Amino acid sequence: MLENKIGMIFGVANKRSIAWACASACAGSGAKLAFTYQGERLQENVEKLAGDLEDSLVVPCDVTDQAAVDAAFAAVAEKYGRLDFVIHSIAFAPREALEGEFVTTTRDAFRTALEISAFSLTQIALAASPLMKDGGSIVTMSYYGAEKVVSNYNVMGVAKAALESSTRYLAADLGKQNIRVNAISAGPINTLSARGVKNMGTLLGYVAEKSPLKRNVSAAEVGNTALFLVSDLSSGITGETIYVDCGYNIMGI
Ligand code: 0WD
Repeated sequence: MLENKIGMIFGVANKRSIAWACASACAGSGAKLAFTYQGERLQENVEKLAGDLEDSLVVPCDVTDQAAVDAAFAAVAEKYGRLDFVIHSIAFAPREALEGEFVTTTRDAFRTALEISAFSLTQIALAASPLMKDGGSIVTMSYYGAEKVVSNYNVMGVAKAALESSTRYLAADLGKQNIRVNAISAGPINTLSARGVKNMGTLLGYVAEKSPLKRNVSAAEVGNTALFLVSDLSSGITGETIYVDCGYNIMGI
């Protein structure tokens, strides 16, 4: 499905990362992939995972460093000459902001969370679009806490609301270049980042009990939806937030 397509994946920390599930699905469908890693602590993990894929590229990229973002896209341009899709699967908020009351969020925590978790999508879309010469697809990861209050999710919920809104504005701007931008709102999954949210275990249990499918979603299921969104099968879809959450979001009382 993705033969001859080049993708760039942001946000692999380890094999449990949602970004890795997306990468596996896309590579399995024939895509060639470039991976970015955030810092030296993650370099070895990402190089090891990417090493099993044919013709991949691994480059450093902390999104708070514009020069690093530019260098990552320059490396992709040099190796492949173009880009067909991007998977943006990164988020960060200081741990102390992910517990207790939202009202105590500091200016610094707010700025950091919004910069890394929301602004980075716009930053990456701007850098990616010149390389998407035949159109393209950009996919980001959101969560239900964007629209409903989820205990302890706090400033990350506000960041995800900004991310989902950014998805719509970017879709409107980039549509004329045939670049589509969509978000996946994934149900909770036990990854490294998720463990930063207090009482994640309780949340997983609650969602499994209340969701129509009576279970939690897997990273592989999110990966398969990302594959659909970067493929031509979704050619008429842009600016959307698609829930991949075993139906949890539809439930009322
Ligand atoms: O329940 C979950 N796990 C859900 C996650 C439910 C719904 C959405 N999501 C979202 C997250 O908010 C995030 O946007 O999915 C995305 C991926 O999250 P993940 O796969 O759960 O978490 P993880 O494997 O930790 O990957 C996130 C990575 C970082 O990992 P760590 O754990 O080291 O913070 O985001 C990257 C980093 O690799 N990251 C950055 N990348 C570039 N520059 C930066 C940065 N400044 N900060 C974090």
